[in-house]
Amino acid sequence: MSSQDTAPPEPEISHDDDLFKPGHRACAGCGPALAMRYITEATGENTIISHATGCMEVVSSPYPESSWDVSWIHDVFANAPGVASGVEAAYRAFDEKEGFEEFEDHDDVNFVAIGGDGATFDIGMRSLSGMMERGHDVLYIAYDNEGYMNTGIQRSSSTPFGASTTTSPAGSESFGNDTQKKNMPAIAADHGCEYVATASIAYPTDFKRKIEKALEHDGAKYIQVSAPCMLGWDFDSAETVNVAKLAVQTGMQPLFEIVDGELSDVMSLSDRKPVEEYLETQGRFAHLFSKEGGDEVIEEIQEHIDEQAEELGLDR
Ligand SMILES: Cc1ncc(C[n+]2csc(CCOP(=O)(O)OP(=O)(O)O)c2C)c(N)n1
Ligand code: SF4
Repeated sequence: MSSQDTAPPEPEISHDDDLFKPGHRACAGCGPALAMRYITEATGENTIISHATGCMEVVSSPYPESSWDVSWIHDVFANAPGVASGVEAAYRAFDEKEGFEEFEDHDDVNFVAIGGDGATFDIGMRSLSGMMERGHDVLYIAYDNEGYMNTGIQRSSSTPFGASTTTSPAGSESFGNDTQKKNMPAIAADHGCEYVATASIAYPTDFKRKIEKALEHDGAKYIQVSAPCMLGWDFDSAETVNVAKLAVQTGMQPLFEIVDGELSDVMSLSDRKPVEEYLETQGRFAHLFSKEGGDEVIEEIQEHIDEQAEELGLDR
């Protein structure tokens, strides 16, 4: 018998049906790239995505190539929510006017805007605020890698306290970023967003369920998905899902839903792990374990997370 006869059959892997296709230029082990895949799996093909500049736009659309098999618009860094609002409003108008029969009915299309935390928490905030306040039928998804990664790992207002970045470097006088992460879900809920949720790429079923649930609401929706960046957070590319999971299990990244302004569901933690177990997995926190006084900063981080856990009723 020849070795050809005994060789195992080639696995049949096809990406023909993927709406976010492989072959993009993201780093190996990129958390946000996983998020893009889960988003398109949940929204399906009748989707129009308005996408802010950032890693996920840059790696997925080097002209003339594209990883996107849905309608997809690249916006400037600041205006993905504004463009999505315009597209959504146009489809509503097409429904009411004659002569636009070739367009899908408004209700059959999912309008989605995507941005990194820099685009969302900082530079696109005005545009997002307008979209939410006017109640456009758009799902905004922030992929949260806690920094401006595409331009060289600068801090954003989502960067956690104590993380070293190129604009908040740890050194002889500094323990890294000295502000707490901005509470964007609370800001979205205060705008009257009908559905607000946090998610994690380590819990894809939960993430996709939240996207599907959000799309059932006929107004503005906001989902923030925790998506570790192996390059900016400095961990081995095989560890992405483990790091994301630890963020949830330590309470650094609580998972919850806010429906019509009320906290409606929280993924409880019966045995919440100490934040140290999460911090020690990443180079951006390495100084907290090597520098004198680092243990006090870790204690401060733990206290903040404990307060947040108490507010959310996380420990059950
Ligand atoms: C008005 C404006 N300022 C700055 C830039 C440069 N810029 C492009 S992408 C980016 C960082 C994006 O950060 P984020 O939204 O968090 O996405 P990530 O790169 O982390 O995926 C910056 C600063 C720009 N394109 N436009
Ligand atoms: S720098 Fe980070 S977010 Fe950007 S492609 Fe690499 S892993 Fe992904």
